[in-house]
Amino acid sequence: MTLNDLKNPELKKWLQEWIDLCTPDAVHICDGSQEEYDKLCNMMVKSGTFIKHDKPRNSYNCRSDISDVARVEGRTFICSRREADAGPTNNWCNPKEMRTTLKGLFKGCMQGRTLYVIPFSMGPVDSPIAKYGIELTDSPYVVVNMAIMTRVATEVLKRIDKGTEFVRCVHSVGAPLAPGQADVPWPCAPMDKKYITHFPETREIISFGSGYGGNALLGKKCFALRIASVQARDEGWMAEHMLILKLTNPKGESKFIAAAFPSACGKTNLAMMRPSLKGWKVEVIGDDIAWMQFDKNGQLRAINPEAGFFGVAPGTSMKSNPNAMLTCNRGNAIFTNTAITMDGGVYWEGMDKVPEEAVDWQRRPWKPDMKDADGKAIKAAHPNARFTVPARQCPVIAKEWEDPAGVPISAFLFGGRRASVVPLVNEALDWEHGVFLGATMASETTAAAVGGVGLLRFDPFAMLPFCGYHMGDYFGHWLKIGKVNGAKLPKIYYVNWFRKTPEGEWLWPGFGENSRVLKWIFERVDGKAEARTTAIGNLPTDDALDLKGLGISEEHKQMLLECDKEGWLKVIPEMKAHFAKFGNRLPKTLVRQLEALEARLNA
Ligand code: OXD
Ligand code: MN
Repeated sequence: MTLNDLKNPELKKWLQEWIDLCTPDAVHICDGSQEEYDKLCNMMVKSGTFIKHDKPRNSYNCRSDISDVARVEGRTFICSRREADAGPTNNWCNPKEMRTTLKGLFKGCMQGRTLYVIPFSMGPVDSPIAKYGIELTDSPYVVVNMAIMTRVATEVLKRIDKGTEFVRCVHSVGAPLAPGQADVPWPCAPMDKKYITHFPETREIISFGSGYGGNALLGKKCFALRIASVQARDEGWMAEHMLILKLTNPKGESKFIAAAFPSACGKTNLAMMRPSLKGWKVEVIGDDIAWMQFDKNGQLRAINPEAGFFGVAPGTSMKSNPNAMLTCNRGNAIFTNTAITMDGGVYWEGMDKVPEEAVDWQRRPWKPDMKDADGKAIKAAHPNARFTVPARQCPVIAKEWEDPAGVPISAFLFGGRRASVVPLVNEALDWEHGVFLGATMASETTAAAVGGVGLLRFDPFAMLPFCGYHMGDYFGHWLKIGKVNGAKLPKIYYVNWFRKTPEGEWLWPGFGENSRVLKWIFERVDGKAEARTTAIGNLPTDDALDLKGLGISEEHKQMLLECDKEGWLKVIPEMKAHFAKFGNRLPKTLVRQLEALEARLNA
């Protein structure tokens, strides 16, 4: 398709305005084909951006600029018309002012480059839960990553041209090339010129200056969470930072579970877990984002809006996540900021075998014993190095993963990293109590004293950096979902794989053993497994959790499954301070939940 084939005047006007402002040398409309992908990858090999790997086959290695290695929350803005609508957890800027700033930055910013038009669908193209977007970008790296992470298709552009609603996404690396100027492997703009901006009322995303991850692959955090959370609020559905997994018991019965954990708490690992319990099976639908809607029978149904995994590489190994490793080993992957082995493979910290030498992520010679000036080990891969791989390659991808109707959700899991106080698993007393658990999700900061009650960093519903509007209203939206007529509400659980003894030893082995907790949840949903009601929620009874063969002492089991009243009472003031941030937009129901918890703990 070419620009001349388009008929929709509004679409044509939008495209032309950006082309006129950015003045690219060429415009290319993407069709999402393999041929297009291969061509762009070859072009990037020639330009020095990519190195080709034959192990895994048909894969590429890319290194970013040293200043452009992660999402930049400090440069991320929600430009709602009213400041109050962005809420206390977002950076806000007046939309008119931001548009003026961006206009200045975008003027001529694509000189010497090609503007790619990427029509994409978040979710299976024919799913009633899916939504469409168009990303304009001058980064071929973004094009090929979007080709893995979303469904790029001419059919989507045709439907948008016919009037289907879409989210307008514009991205530039912010590095125009003067005539004759040589390009660099990873063009980007300095930090103070990076802007990741969202205009919730007009469903627009404009991103300048960064080529990395969530700053640049606009379908992911910017669209599927920040803008989609606003669409979900307005349209009565849910856009959540959740993995979706399929859990099957030895009888072959399955349930689908969605789980929210803050970044770096092992979502991808849980989503693809190999259960240690015999006969149980976990398969993956998604590892990061869930879009959910009630169907006409009141059943909540979820799709994974993404088509690939953009996983953190360091720490991923055959022990922590064999299925992610096998997905990568099947090839067609893009590795960003990992190291390269001397025989042309990939390496990152935490992988099973440490090579004797490698080329580090900045393409310098590397050996395992190398230290920096402070005597600290030099890492081969950047800690936020990533793999981008097609989800369909995962050995445990569930057969329903692309079902346009979505999968029925039976339970929600929330969690964080807590060395103390929070038990291994806790079932919410009811929906409103579950919303309270989500709204008070927290991890301990690293400053936490070993085994002590550490400082808490609250990350409600794991949405702190991703909610596109006032979080007080977002809590209200969750409460409203609980009141949908005829809704079959999922049960809600809070899990904590990270509990330690006061001496700092892990109490729980984690990984595949987490299947024991999933089994209890599966059986609770069926009204089978036993629980005792405590001040904080329903905890497994003494023998309800299958701990056979784990060798956990009775004392440690008690610690894992106790309601530590004293500990909980100590965190109540922190919860109060957390809630106070939301001012009068905090739903009264949550204030009452906190008061009721305190009263139960004091009873
Ligand atoms: C992610 C994140 O990259 O949550 O998925 O930060
Ligand atoms: Mn995430």
